[in-house]
Amino acid sequence: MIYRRPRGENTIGLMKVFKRAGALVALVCGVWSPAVGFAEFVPAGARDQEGIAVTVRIESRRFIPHVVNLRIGQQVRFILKNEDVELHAFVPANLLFRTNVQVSGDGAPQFGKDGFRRVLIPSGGQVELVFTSKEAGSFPFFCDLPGHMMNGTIVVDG
Ligand SMILES: [Cu+2]
Repeated sequence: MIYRRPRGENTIGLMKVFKRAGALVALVCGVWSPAVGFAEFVPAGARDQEGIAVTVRIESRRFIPHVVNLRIGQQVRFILKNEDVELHAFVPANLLFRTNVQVSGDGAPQFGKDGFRRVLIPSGGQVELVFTSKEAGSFPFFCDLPGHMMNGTIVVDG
């Protein structure tokens, strides 16, 4: 019994790694598709003025889509819609570290000394986060409610 528990935890950890690897493959395919690159071309000077809106839905304990692409320096209205029958949380690992975030809607946001930590979104609720990504990279997000195992990735292109 003593040895069984750690084994189970390792298996779950590995599953997470495989899921993230899958997300990375999806990212690489999207980035290297010439059609996508061409369609998304925006003159450098226009980027800062042009905000965009992105919606992520939560359904059956999944974030849809689970990969979101943003651009560095571009303001985004990040909308989370909980269309599930239970409470969920949106926890961005490092994306919003020391970043100014305006939160509105019917969620319960939590802030720490380094800024935004997470927001709880009730069933049927909608939350809007307005922020500007300062750093390029791949940033995982997840729901930290016990047993939910929900995650996704926000990819910020430079
Ligand atoms: Cu959840």
